Parts: sequence; C-alpha cells; structure tokens
Amino acid sequence: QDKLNVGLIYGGKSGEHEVSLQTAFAVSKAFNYDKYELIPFYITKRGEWRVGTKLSGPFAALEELKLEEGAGDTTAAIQSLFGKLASGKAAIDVAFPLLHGTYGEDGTIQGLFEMADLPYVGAGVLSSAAGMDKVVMKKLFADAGLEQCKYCYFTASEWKNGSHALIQDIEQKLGYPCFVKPANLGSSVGISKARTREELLNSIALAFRYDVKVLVEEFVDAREVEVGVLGNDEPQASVPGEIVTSGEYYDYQAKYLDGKSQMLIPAPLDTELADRVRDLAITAFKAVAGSGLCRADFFVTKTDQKIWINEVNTMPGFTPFSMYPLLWRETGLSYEALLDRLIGLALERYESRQNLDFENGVK
Ligand code: G1L
Repeated sequence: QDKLNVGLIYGGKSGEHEVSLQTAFAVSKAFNYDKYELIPFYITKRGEWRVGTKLSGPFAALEELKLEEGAGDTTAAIQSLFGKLASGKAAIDVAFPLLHGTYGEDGTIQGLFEMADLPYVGAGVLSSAAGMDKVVMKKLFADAGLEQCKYCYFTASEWKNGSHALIQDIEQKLGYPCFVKPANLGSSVGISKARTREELLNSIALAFRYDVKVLVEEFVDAREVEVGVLGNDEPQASVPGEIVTSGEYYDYQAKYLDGKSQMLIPAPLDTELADRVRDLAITAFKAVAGSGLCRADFFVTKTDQKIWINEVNTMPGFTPFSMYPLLWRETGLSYEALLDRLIGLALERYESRQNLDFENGVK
C-alpha cells in the first residue's frame, strides 16, 4: 500500500534506443518489489510517449517493454507525469530516466522532471548538460585544478572563416597524432584519429557532421582508468577499474561492439595511486555539480603515472554487466542495492531543495 511508484522512462529517439531497452529490462528485474512498484514510460524511436500499467514485478520479456500503441498514449503519459501540477498528485513518486535527452543534448529530460516537480534519479539539469559538452566540461575541470590533456576547439563558423590559423594552432599545440571529436556527443560516434594534415581535415569534416563545435585533443599514451561516484553532497568513490584495449584506440566498433576491450575490476594499481584516482573522481563529480552518480574516466600516463581527467559520464552504461554497476559490486554494493541507493538519493536531493526560497519569495 505504501509502495513507492517509480516511473521508468526508456527508449527514446537516440541511437541508444536498444541499449536503453535492455537496461530498463535489467533494472525492472532488479527492483525490490516489496518497496517499489513500477510504471513504465516507453518513448518510441519516433519520439511518441506511451505509458503502461503499474507493475508489481518484472517484465517477463524484453519485447514487453515496447508498449503497444493505444495502451496509454502521449496524453496519458503527460498526465501521469504532470499530475502534480494539475491536481497535486502525480502517478509517480520518483522518475528513473534511462535515456539521453531527446536530441542527444542532455539536461532536457531532467528539465522536464523539474517542471513537473518530481524527484528523479541521477544528475540534475546543469551537470547533465555540462556532461554532454566536452569543452564546457574541460573548463570546469580546469577550474577545479584537475590536470588534463592539451586541446583546441572551434565552431563550424570559426572553421569556415579561418581554418588555416586553426590548423597551425593544432599542429603547434598538439601535433600528430591527435584525436578529433564532436564536442557534444555522448558515445564515440564521429571520433577519429589524425596522423597527418590530410587526415586532420577529414577527421574535422567527419566531426562536423555530428556537432557545430569540434574538439581536438593531443594523443596521450596512457592507461584508461574509471571510477564510479555515488552520492549527493558527500559523494563516495568506488574502486577504480581499467579498460584494456587491443588494437586501435578510438575505433568505436572495435572498442565497444566487437568485444576487443576488457574490463579489469579492480584496476591493477598500487593503493596510493588508486586512492588518488578515487579522490580525483570526487573532485571531478563536484566540478560538474554532480548529484546521484557519475562515472569519472581518467588517463594514467604510462611513463610517469600522472593522472589526467578525460571526462565524466552522468549516464554511464548501466546494465549489470556495465563498468559502473560492476565497480560498485566490487566495492560491496550489489546491483539491487545500487538501484535502491539511487532512488534514495533522488528523494533526498528533492527534499533538500524543498525548503529553499524561490526567487520572488513566494512559496
Ligand atoms: F538514472 C541514472 F541512474 F542516473 C542513470 C540514467 C541513465 C544511469 C545510467 C543511465 N544510462 C543510460 O541511460 C544509457 C544512455 C547508457 C542507456 Cl541505458
């Protein structure tokens, strides 16, 4: 009777639609149904919202997550989400988003929950958005005193109006090889390595297909070490993990889809180094004004063991076999317990913001 209604929101218009479905299926299986009931919200590839009936147990099969048309349509979904504004009562007590923002620019779905006055799991609007823009993120890291690789960035119009000077800049500051990335994409899509000026031009053209802002980074000969951060005001860090790749570094296909990379959990680091990476992960979480969770990704240079922040991900892979949940399992928190903790953190964050005065003093 007193069970908490969790709205699970998944699917979406992004390329990660299938990943989101699989993750939502795994999450639905790991919920503690003594404490929670689940209301599924499915966003189709076309962007239509569908709401399902309340569940007191997991879905029987992945296919069931693809809610049929006509069940509960977009209007019904919006009513369940925004019920609090209309009648003071929402159909859900907490939202659990398992997708990127509608157009891949994050912070958007979180903004929807803010407007609906609903607690939600994970990062807020600001850190979600900051986490999606690699250039903004780097500036926040620099301000927090975190060390990182050298980089250049420019917009499409800056490139159009002065590519010559920008190329000189890149060659002087970064040299070859270097990595070219769209500033705004979560995954490794549009990322490529450039070994010559000709390749650089091709890489930049490729990256501009995915964003109007492009980032170029120096090559770093380093190990890749990742840490899970969990909490709100007093975040905690998991043990570090390492990603070991055989073959070309930034090939998305090879790295993530062909199983050519392997996770080492915990990472084989000496205690002192591991402790420093964990500390820096918390610094990175705070630098992007994190809440709930993030996965902080570092480079540890092979020659002198320097720790450089690469990026934080506020929506990391989240199946029971993904790095973030596995890092916490190794740290002593099961997948089931992790879900429970994240929901608790969502409520805690919401509560702590309840008593704040609004801009105009009206409550
Ligand atoms: F809500 C959480 F816990 F913050 C959360 C939300 C989304 C954790 C992980 C994710 N990840 C994703 O949505 C995904 C884009 C990796 C697909 Cl499931």
